[in-house]
Amino acid sequence: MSLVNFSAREITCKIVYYGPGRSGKTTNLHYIYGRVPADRRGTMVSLATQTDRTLFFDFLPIELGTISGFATRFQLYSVPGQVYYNATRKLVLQGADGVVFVADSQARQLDENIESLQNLQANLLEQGVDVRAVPLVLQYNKQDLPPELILQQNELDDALNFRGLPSVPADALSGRGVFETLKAISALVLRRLSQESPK
Ligand SMILES: Nc1nc2c(ncn2[C@@H]2O[C@H](COP(=O)(O)OP(=O)(O)O)[C@@H](O)[C@H]2O)c(=O)[nH]1
Ligand SMILES: [Mg+2]
Repeated sequence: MSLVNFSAREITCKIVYYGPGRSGKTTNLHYIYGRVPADRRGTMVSLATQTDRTLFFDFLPIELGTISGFATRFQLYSVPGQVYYNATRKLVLQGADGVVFVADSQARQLDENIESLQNLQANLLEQGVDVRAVPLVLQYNKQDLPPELILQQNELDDALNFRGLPSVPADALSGRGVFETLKAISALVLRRLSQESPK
């Protein structure tokens, strides 16, 4: 749930990076952390297991500057993708203003992507939220892998993107597509906010 503080002229929005295990959600946040100037970001909190799996979630607060006179803050979260962490995923998802779905472009991961998208829909529904009402951007990550291993953007759109949502091919390790994704989701979230706010 976005927080708008009119007296301090601040807006705080929550963006959740969702997707199957090892699709590159944490890598997105690490890249953003490394590129946002230190005075515009807080500490990145990462709770991972020894094998580098996200155990609970990652959290990264950033400032995107002033929009319509309001200092705009985004709190970026990532969920653990592994199936058995669903309770944590639900918790992190609560009150999200926008969701980035990070898909793994590898052909052999297609079922995991579909399952995770369905899980997103089910978890939102349980919270009384229709997935179609939530600002959502799809990111097709790992596009750097050999072409014979991955699906192209149009193939992934056919398989995952029935609603014609914004989709961004990416390689979060090198950073390609990472800020494009963040810009796309923040634009959707801010547009939603301006539609909802009292005139
Ligand atoms: N080749 C390639 N590997 C990636 C990319 N993004 C992430 N990875 C690797 O995939 C693994 C899982 O990434 P991670 O960000 O921890 O996934 P998460 O479970 O979604 O948070 C790590 O070994 C990353 O280095 C990418 O764009 N291309
Ligand atoms: Mg992770």
